[in-house]
Amino acid sequence: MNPRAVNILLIATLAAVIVLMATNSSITGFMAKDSDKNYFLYFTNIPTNNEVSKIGEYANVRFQYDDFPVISISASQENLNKILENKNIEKYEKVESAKIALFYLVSEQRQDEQIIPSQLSEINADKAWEKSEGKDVKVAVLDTGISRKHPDLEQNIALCVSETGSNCEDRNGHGTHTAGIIAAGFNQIGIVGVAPRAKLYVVQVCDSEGICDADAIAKGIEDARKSKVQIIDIGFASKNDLGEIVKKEISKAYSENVIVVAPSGENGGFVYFPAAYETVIAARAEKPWANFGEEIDATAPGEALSTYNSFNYATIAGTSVSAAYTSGTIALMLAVNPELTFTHIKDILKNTASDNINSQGAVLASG
Ligand SMILES: [Ca+2]
Ligand SMILES: [Ca+2]
Repeated sequence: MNPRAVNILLIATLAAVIVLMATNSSITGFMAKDSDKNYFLYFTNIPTNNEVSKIGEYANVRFQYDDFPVISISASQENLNKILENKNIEKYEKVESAKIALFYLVSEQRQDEQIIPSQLSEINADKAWEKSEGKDVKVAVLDTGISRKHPDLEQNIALCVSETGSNCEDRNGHGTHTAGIIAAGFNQIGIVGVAPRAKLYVVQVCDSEGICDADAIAKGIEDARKSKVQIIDIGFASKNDLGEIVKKEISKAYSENVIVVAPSGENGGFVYFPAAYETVIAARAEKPWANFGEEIDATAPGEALSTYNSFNYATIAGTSVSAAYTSGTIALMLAVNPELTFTHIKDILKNTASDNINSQGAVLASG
C-alpha cells in the first residue's frame, strides 16, 4: 500500500469514528436516529432523576424545565411508546416549530455615518428621547442570536445565551436586525434604535435557517424570566399553536409582570402564535401581508433598516420589525414608569391603534 492510500484509509477510519461518536449521543448507549421526532412529556409529579435517566435509555433528553413537570425528548415512535408506559406521564405532545417573522430581505448595505431612520420620527421616538432613552431597561430578544461584536450593538449587550446548541453568534442576520431596531446605540455609526440605552438579553432559540423549536422557545422564555428582564421581544411566529409549555411559560412571565411582545405573521391571514395568546402584546404592520385579527394590540412600521451580520446593515420587511418597534417603545415607557403593567401598556397601545406610538411620544412627553 502506498503512503497516500494509507492516509486516505486513516481519514476514512477517523471519519467513521467521528460519525459513530456523533450518533451515539449519551453514556447510556442510546443511539439517536435521523427519523427520531421531538416530543414534550407532561408529568403528573416532577420526574425524579431516576425517571429521567431511565427515559434517557430510549431517547435523547433535550430540555428540562425548572418550574413545570415537563421535559422534551427526541425519540422514535417505538421508543416513545415504551417511555409512555411510565404512569407518571400524563400526556405527550409533538414539538412544533416556529419560523422567524420575515417577509423578505429588501437589501443589504454599509452604513458608516449614523442616520436616524425615518421610522423613528414617524413614531415620535426622537421626541420621546427628551424624556427617555430606555436607560437600563432589560429587553430579551428571542431570535437567531446576535452579531456580538457589531459596533452598533456591542455596548448594549448584557447577556447572550443559546438554546440551539450553538454559541449565540447570529449566522442568519434576523436576530441582529431585530436587536438593532430596539437598541442600536446613539454613536457615530449606522442607525439608532428606538431605545438606544436599553440592555439586550439575547436568547438564541432559532437556528441559522430561522427555524425555532417550541422546546427551545419555552426554555428561552424561562432563561429570560430568570434574568429578570422587563420585556421579552419575540422574533418568530407559527401557524400552529406552540403547545402547552410555551403558553405556560408566557403566562408565568405575564404573572411576573414581564411584557411579552410577538409578531402577527406574514401570510395575510389570522394572527399566528404566540402572538395570538391573550398574555402577549401582538404587533402587526399596516401592510396587506401582515396577519390581522382581534388579538392585535399594536400597529408599527413593518420595514426598516437595521444592524445585520458581518458588521453590516440591512432593510427587512416583516412583522418582527413591528414587534421590535413595539418592544423598543415599551422600553421607553418603562424607563419613565417601571410600574406600568401589561394592562396599562396594552390600553395605551390599543387606544391609539392607528398611530399608536405617535401618541406614546405624547404620553412620554406629558409624563
Ligand atoms: Ca448608531
Ligand atoms: Ca393580544
